[in-house]
Amino acid sequence: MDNKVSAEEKTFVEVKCIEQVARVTIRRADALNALSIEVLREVRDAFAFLKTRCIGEDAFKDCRAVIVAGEGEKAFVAGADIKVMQGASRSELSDFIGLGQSLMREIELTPLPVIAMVQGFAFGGGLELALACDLIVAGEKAKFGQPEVNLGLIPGFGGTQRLAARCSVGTVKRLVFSGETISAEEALRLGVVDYLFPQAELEAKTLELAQSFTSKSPLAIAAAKRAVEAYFGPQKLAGLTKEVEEFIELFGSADAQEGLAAFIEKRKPEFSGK
Ligand code: CO8
Repeated sequence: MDNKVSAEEKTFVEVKCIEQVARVTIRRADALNALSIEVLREVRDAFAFLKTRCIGEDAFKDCRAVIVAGEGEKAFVAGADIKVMQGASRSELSDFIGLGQSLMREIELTPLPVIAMVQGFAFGGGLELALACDLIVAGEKAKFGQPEVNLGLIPGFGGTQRLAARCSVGTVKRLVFSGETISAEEALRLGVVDYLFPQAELEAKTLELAQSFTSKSPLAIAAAKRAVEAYFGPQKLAGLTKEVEEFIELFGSADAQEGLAAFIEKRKPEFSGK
């Protein structure tokens, strides 16, 4: 089958569906695909569009699996846009975090198997975007981390909860307390990612994986997705709410303002604990 479906042309996000596999590409390579408000909105629109392909008479006809990727080899997504955060008021920040959280939830509830294809950096909100997908595929040069602590912050798009759903609690604390960068191999060992492919084969192997789902019953995959999601239950939703509350509280601290300013000014932050 060779159906091609494109959502209306977008500035930062491209959606293409070929042979029942949709590819959602974030195109903001000059900022390492950082998640600005516009990018978040456009990825949300992309998933809303894909959801429409799962209902009605033509349900699942032209789309049965999704790959999410970043433009270029340098980054999947290097996080939420720090420049947007730096100048934001508390209410703007709340809107930003709300938008990101709702997008991640939207992906999680999409009735299609969603694969994050990671090459280069998947940091902060970028790792959180990957974690909201069903499966994470990494190229061998991929790098992962939750570096928010270096900004005086914590993950805010669900990382504390979705990492905990995949890895040991010790791994979550290791990554979130240290902000360290881990290799793709280490990420595989820790359960952060599901597949590791040689860089040169990443595209082909990811496509092969996505295509392997297109011959299965889409109803069965959607049902399995809902059932697995139910395993985490209301506890995850409560955890996501707690994460947002803690993030917004921290955002008001002098440490967070120092961390954000230091990133913009390309210097080391000095945290006072205030
Ligand atoms: N936000 C905005 N711009 C970014 C980001 C980002 N997250 N990451 C990179 N960029 C920009 C850089 O500022 C730079 O722009 P310019 O050319 O205008 O200076 C451009 O992308 C290229 O980046 P670098 O020059 O820094 O490239 P390097 O190869 O030297 O370094 C790194 C690559 C190591 C990835 C580095 O860019 C980096 O450390 N980036 C920030 C990583 C980070 O801290 N991510 C976490 C952000 S916080 C977050 O995601 C929280 C999620 C929840 C948010 C809730 C919202 C309220």
